[in-house]
Amino acid sequence: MRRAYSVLLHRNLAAARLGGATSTAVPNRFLQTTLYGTTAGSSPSSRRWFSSILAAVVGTSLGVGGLIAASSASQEVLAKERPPSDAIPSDVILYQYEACPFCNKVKAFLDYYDIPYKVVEVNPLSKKEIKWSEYQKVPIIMVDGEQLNDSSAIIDKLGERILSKKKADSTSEDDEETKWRRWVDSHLVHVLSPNIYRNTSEALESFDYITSNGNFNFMEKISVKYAGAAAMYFVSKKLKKKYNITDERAALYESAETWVDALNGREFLGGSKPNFADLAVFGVLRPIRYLRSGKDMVEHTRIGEWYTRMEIVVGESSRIKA
Ligand SMILES: N[C@@H](CCC(=O)N[C@@H](CS)C(=O)NCC(=O)O)C(=O)O
Repeated sequence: MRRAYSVLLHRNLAAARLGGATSTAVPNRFLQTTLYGTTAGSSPSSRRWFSSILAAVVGTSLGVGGLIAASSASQEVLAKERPPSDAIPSDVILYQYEACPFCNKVKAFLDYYDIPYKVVEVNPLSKKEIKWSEYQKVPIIMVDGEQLNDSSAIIDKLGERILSKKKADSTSEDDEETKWRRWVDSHLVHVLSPNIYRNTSEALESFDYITSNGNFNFMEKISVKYAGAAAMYFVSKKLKKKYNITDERAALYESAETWVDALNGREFLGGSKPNFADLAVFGVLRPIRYLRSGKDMVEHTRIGEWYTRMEIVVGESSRIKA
């Protein structure tokens, strides 16, 4: 049952596919594209239907005896948090590279809070889609005409807007949630690139995803796949040195275990519901989850159960067609 459940999740959630994790400029632009398939254009009602199906699957995986209790619990726990409709911005446009970990943090946030958003995929070589902006990194988000830059600032600003004032006020500089959000940016993202470009076959696997989903023209697709994989293979060796990583898989497993330890038996860091730190960890891991490195991580660490809960609770993407 457990296996069938994970196969179903794998198929239906169409989760992730790739990530890169540094802000090292030029070769890194190669890695800044694509990956996981979102279901652009799905309606809120189909999303609710989808969540109910998942809740039912969770219920059955817990056994018939616990079904009633489990299904009411799962409806309460394993569901998106929908803000009041008047708090939801009416027009959200995300400028992104599909595989960028910082962009994926923002998407996990938007998906979990069910905020519809359009995506403009930026060509990492020309960046012509963000020529109008002084700030030249992604993510950039336009919220009802207002430009917001930087993943954490975007999440803070949107969080203040959609959650009650009380929650926004209650965060302090050194609370647990803030501490782990910082850990994602200062540690976790740096472990990803050395893993997904670890050897030639993993680098090609990653670039296969990048080039099939990113914003590249035909010629760029071909050259970026091979040149990018080769470049990032060498860059990732440099990154290993820079961040003092000797064994990249060991570092990835250690990060996953560190995170599970932080959960300390709780379903989510936020308790019965994910908080912004859960969403940040999930966001940066989602693109690598079904690459070799992500599969190894789930196989060799205890992170799988939390990750699966996050997949369920975040549910389908709220991305809509641009
Ligand atoms: N602190 C920023 C970092 C953003 C960042 O470094 N983004 C990378 C993509 S992963 C980028 O745009 N790099 C510049 C480039 O590609 O030229 C955030 O959290 O949003």
